[in-house]
Amino acid sequence: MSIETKTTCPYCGVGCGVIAKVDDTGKVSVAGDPDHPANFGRLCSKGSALAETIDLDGRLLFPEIAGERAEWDEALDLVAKRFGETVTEHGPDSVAFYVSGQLLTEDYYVANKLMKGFIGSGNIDTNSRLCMSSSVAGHRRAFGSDTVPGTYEDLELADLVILTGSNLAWCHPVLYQRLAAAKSARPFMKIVVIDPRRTMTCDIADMHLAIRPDGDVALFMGLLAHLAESNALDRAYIATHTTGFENAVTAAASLSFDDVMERSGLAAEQLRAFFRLFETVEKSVTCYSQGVNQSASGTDKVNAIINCHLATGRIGRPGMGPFSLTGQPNAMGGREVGGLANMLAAHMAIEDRQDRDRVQRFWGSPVIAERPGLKAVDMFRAVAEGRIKALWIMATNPVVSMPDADAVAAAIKSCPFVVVSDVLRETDTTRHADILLPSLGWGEKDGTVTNSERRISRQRRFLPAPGEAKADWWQMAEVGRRMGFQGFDFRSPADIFGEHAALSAFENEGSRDFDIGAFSRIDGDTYQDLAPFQWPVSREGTTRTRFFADGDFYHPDGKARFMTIQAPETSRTNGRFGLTLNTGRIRDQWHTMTRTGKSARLSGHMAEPFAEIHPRDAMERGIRSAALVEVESPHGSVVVRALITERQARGSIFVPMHWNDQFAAKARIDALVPAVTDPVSGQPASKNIAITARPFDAALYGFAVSATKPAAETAYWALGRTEGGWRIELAFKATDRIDDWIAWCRRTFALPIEIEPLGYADHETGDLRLAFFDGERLLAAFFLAREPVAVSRSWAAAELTAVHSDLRKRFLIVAGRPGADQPDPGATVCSCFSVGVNSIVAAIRNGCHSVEAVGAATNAGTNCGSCRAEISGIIDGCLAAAAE
Ligand SMILES: Nc1nc2c(c(=O)[nH]1)N[C@H]1C(S)=C(S)[C@@H](COP(=O)(O)OP(=O)(O)OC[C@H]3O[C@@H](n4cnc5c(=O)[nH]c(N)nc54)[C@H](O)[C@@H]3O)O[C@H]1N2
Ligand SMILES: Nc1nc2c(c(=O)[nH]1)N[C@H]1C(S)=C(S)[C@@H](COP(=O)(O)OP(=O)(O)OC[C@H]3O[C@@H](n4cnc5c(=O)[nH]c(N)nc54)[C@H](O)[C@@H]3O)O[C@H]1N2
Ligand code: SF4
Ligand SMILES: [Mo]
Repeated sequence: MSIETKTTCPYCGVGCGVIAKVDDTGKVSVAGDPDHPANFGRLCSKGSALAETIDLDGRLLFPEIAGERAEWDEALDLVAKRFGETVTEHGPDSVAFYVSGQLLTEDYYVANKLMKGFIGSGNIDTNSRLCMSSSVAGHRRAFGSDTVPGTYEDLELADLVILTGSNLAWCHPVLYQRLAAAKSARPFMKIVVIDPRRTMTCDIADMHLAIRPDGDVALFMGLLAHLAESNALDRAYIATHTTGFENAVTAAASLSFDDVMERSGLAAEQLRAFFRLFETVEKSVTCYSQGVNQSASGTDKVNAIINCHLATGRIGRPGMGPFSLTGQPNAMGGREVGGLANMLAAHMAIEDRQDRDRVQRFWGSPVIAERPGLKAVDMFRAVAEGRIKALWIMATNPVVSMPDADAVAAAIKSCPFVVVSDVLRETDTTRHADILLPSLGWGEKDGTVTNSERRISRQRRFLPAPGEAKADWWQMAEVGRRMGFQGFDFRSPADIFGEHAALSAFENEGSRDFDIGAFSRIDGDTYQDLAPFQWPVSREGTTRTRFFADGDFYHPDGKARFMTIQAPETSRTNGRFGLTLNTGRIRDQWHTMTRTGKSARLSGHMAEPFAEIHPRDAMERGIRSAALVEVESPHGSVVVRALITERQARGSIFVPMHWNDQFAAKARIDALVPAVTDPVSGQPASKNIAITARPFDAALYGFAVSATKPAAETAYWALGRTEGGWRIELAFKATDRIDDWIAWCRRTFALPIEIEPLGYADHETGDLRLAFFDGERLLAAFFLAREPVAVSRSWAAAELTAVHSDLRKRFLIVAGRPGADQPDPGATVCSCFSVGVNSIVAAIRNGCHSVEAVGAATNAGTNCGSCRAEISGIIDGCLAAAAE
């Protein structure tokens, strides 16, 4: 017998429904929820691997004060005392909370209430500042509210879907699959991808515009001017429902076609084809994500896009509208509770006296923040300068994810009092905490999240609380109570949700978009059973699927505003010899890897930090394939593997944001990112950074697999999980001078002294291989060479779980190659069935020339489908090679 619980995926903003099953032995498995309207049963590779990431390895299970285990009472009293004293002595703005779009709405609500209504400061900001704040600012400028007008279904109903600054295939995979399915059902549907890189998302695109970094404002201004010239405007909509059109279109028209070409880096024919497509296809949706938001012109990019939709009246109707794709599972929920420093609860404005008064009356609070607090980048500056003296970080890892990350680490270190609530004991941020509070993680906690299409779903508990871990909302409420405040006597998440819903309806009467008044008096049972629903649902039961088809915007005059914008200058590269650094995500890792890094399957897809670089750029710099490269900015540097590829545009390299000090020697890419922000939203520009790149001077390269977690201290190392333990990539500098490699292995892989290795050394080539066996089990295998080690990683990793009864075969490991009976599967492409690239190539050579045929032969791509774009790319590559 197994128990099934319906819950929601804790990763991306698609917000897929998950059914978690716990069997008699306590084993957990997950499946997509066929009834959930976001995914209808689908899950991507990360969602499918959720059960592999919930073990208690590395979990923070007890509160700690200064590194020592403490009682909850003691820890909470201390937090309340220090925050209280700091406020008394230095005023409310001397303390701050830095929270996260991965909190549940209930956690977020309590944190915001405590800071803005009781401590009385606006100093609560969130990692959503790094993620969605340009979209929020763009929405508020245009609509007078932070409203996402459309729904996922619009992507399926559209005849033209534009994806700009979004790698949908990897970052919103289930939505991508819905789009891909819609396109195969309606082949006339057109998809345009606007991205400097040729990403996997381009697999379903009819047009890929490899835009110059930050060329988006110019591109969409060019589009607006074109729409005006070609009479494609909806004059009636503009006249009735908007203001500011003339100024906006005059500014757009002042940019000549040549300017647009220059600044977007696109050819005249490409521009014309794109403009004509938008002009002629009415049902069009423009989706955007971090390539738009994370920019010094991020808010202008958002408004340049919205301008084009307003000008054509293509908003809030089926298959039409601008669509901001939210990143985190609860980025939207955080916005609803006012978790950003410049917002107030329930979509009210902190700048508005009446709104402040209303929220204060509702809360019955002694004070209310009078002005916006510090936005993330300014907040950590204030910490560094000693203006903020007590900081509580919850569900985010800023030492990895904030720009100028080394300065952020130093700021946190220097802060007199730092509390970190996390699920893990060791992260780059927990290292610097004075107080660690253990939080409940996914599957252990209860609450709600809101996805990109305004759909609120329950995350439900199906696992017991481990150790003494407690919910984040409970931690905040306890501290509120201990600081002597009324209004924190919540007994359950349902209590909090009810209050949040009541506030959304309080003196609303249709004046605010966010209204879930229907749930104001929700009881525990109803909350437990709550089915996914889209807001708004007012107390009277009024709902709406889309916004703004008939105007009714939230500015006082009820009209939308066209924004008059200027296009920034752009260039192909940053500086004469320099390159532009672009950062972002890969398919199978989530942010700072604290959860996905636990799964061997997910870690097999891309197992090492890397820099994608165009072949010409690599050649000019003497960077060879699979060698290491050092990427540097005035702020810091990383050492990562070179991945030479024509998908990358010239002049720009791409490095993922995921790797950190727990997984690599030096790969925190945010150490290089300057703290440059969008002037309106305060969102950091994480995608267009001036850097240099050069070969890393390695004397020796190494690779190892080990049953225990290796503890390397070399110039370069990168760790990854495998089925039976760990894999590690290594490089040594000439100055490392290691004479006794056996002793080095014993230290690094924690090997018992009595175990003698099998070994092979070639003095000519410098190759060295050592394998350590304990009976029939391989404990560690180490490969060293002067060139990047050419051993099959997946084969070596598999040897950790194999039984090595045949003594002669053990020598195959030292030989560094699979036996004839064990073909090398190659790097993982399909995480669900662990199918490697070599197995897929073999199937293609055997005549499987479609993704379906490869799936039938190998299972690859037949579960979650996240790798189908990659399989299709491999097929194209093989067929092209065969044709040559
Ligand atoms: N696998 C995975 N999925 C995730 C996450 C994860 O960590 N891993 N995180 C989630 C979160 S929080 C977020 S915010 C989303 C982010 O989702 P996305 O925004 O789709 O992801 P990114 O890789 O950050 O960036 C998207 C693309 O923007 C492009 N880009 C860079 N500069 C420009 C530019 O100037 N103009 C244009 N048009 N494009 C540009 C980049 O090349 C990149 O391909 O993903 C969510 N989903
Ligand atoms: N260069 C560059 N930098 C970026 C980006 C980029 O594209 N490029 N993207 C930015 C974006 S969009 C985002 S969203 C951020 C993400 O960056 P972060 O928020 O820093 O990344 P996460 O790894 O998701 O951090 C979540 C932390 O919360 C912990 N945690 C997990 N569940 C819980 C819980 O239930 N309670 C508590 N208390 N803790 C929990 C995890 O262990 C982890 O330490 O990074 C930003 N930084
Ligand atoms: S697309 Fe994947 S990561 Fe995003 S919510 Fe769905 S299963 Fe989770
Ligand atoms: Mo994000």
